[in-house]
Amino acid sequence: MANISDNLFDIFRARFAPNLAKPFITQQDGTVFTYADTDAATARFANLLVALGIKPGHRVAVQVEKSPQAVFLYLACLRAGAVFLPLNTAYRTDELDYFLSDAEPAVVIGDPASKDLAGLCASKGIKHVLTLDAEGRGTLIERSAGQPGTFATLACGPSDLAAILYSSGTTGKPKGVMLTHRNLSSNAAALHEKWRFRADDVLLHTLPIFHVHGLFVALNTTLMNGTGMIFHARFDANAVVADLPRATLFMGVPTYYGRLATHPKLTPELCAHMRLFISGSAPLLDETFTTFAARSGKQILERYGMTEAGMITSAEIDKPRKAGSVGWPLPGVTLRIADPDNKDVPRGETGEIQIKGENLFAGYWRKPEKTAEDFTADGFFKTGDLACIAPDGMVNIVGRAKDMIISGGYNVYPKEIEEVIDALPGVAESAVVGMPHPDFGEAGLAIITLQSGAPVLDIAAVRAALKDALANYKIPKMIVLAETLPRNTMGKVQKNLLRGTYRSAWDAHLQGSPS
Ligand code: MLC
Ligand code: AMP
Repeated sequence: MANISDNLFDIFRARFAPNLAKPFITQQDGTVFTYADTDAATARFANLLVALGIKPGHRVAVQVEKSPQAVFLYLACLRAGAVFLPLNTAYRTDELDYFLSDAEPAVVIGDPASKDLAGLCASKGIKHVLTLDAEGRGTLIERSAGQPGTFATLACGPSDLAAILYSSGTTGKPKGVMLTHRNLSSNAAALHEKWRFRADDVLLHTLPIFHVHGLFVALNTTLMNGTGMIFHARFDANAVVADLPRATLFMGVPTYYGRLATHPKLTPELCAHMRLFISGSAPLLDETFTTFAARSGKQILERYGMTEAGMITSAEIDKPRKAGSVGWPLPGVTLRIADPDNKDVPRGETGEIQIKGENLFAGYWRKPEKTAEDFTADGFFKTGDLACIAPDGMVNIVGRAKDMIISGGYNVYPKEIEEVIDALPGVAESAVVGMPHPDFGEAGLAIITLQSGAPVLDIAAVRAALKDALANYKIPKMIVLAETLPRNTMGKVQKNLLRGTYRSAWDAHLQGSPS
């Protein structure tokens, strides 16, 4: 290959340049953006960023609806050497306030309807605030329209930052996960090889593009392959079934597969030409895997990853698959299953997944002490996921050591919710636990105790306070009051006991209001 820099966009460009006329993004209404269009649009955005004074390493925070222009913005940041910082559109003002203070972006791009974001930026003295709406309109487009459609992509080294994605944790504030150009390119190349991308592949893209799955796994592998995507603004089972005949690849969280498996139009004939259905971000239940296979004639292929590492393992295309088996470490990833002393457990026993590799992040943004906590003395990253290894080397995820709920593919940290509840007047303490949910896999149940003598708490008011402070998917689906919380001898709340105690009430609640 010609002498290209480590800039991820240069690596993509080397792959797609021979076929600039090829469609990259095809929208549901038939609008097509070719690779030539992508090259020009990303150049205009990159020129605008440079004109605004963006220098390599500056953060560009983006909270916008999914659109082709949002994809171009990500690529423009790569081209300009800026650090792309995507934010979930569900984040509320308090959450955004923290991210903007912590990351200190030089430019913020938000939805024109988001008055909160504009106000927040003003209060923080962020000079450059642009807009982009779901239809691809806004000041970003207006102000870049006169910019040249060519741009010399900035050369960069492997350890230069490409993106920061925030990840909450079991303690403390969310941490900015710093990902380098090499982290992203090595991971995309590994997946591209593992999933044997072909020149005729078409990805049906329905995931959000502010998290690793829809952004890096889906987009970067497609760009590595220089092929096209059918681009849906959000997951909708009807729309997926309608467009499957034009696709060869689909990627989703288990909730997507659960919804598709019960769709009346899903048949083996409809899926006959599909090359791969790939699942990740959350545990895939055996029931979903089996029902989906029966209805579609295809076995879902699982892969496992996380924000800090991109993808870590994947099942093999030509080996048997089963639910919960996330396959083998990707090329370049070293994986071990360790005990609490960070020593390998005997083969077949359960322990924590610990990893090394080029995919591994460059640390938490301005939190070196937090970074150090998550690594072992011999340089392995501690994922907090529990697994065992089968005799054939396949990794089976069996649980999580971290107190985290995965709901519809989104991570929800109980601590974050408990802190909001505990701050409410009259509350003594609270515990949020993950309960089985037929659609989202898991969802939150909050149990609250009151200070002695405090008046009974209005559950609707608790819900309203939570909705005010937190993204909607984090809101517990059920909130109950209790006399006390069970504790072990160390004084730690026994969340397992709570799950058992409230199981029948939870099931009854779901019967009444499943969402
Ligand atoms: C929506 N709701 C959820 C939810 N999504 N509740 C719990 N968990 C979720 N994930 C709630 C809303 O709060 C709302 O409630 C109601 O459901 C309807 O909202 P909606 O937006 O209309 O729902 P829907 O469009 O059906 O969205 C569900 C979904 C979506 C599953 C399609 O959540 C989704 O696309 N999830 C994918 C997440 C993802 O990309 N994860 C990858 C992370 S990367 P109310 O009460 O407010 O009306 C990662 C690494 C890796 O983990 O390995 O990939
Ligand atoms: P995130 O922090 O959003 O990147 O989420 C990463 C977490 O999602 C991992 O640490 C796992 O707990 C979980 N996860 C990702 N893929 C899978 C999978 N295939 N099976 C089970 N859990 C998964």
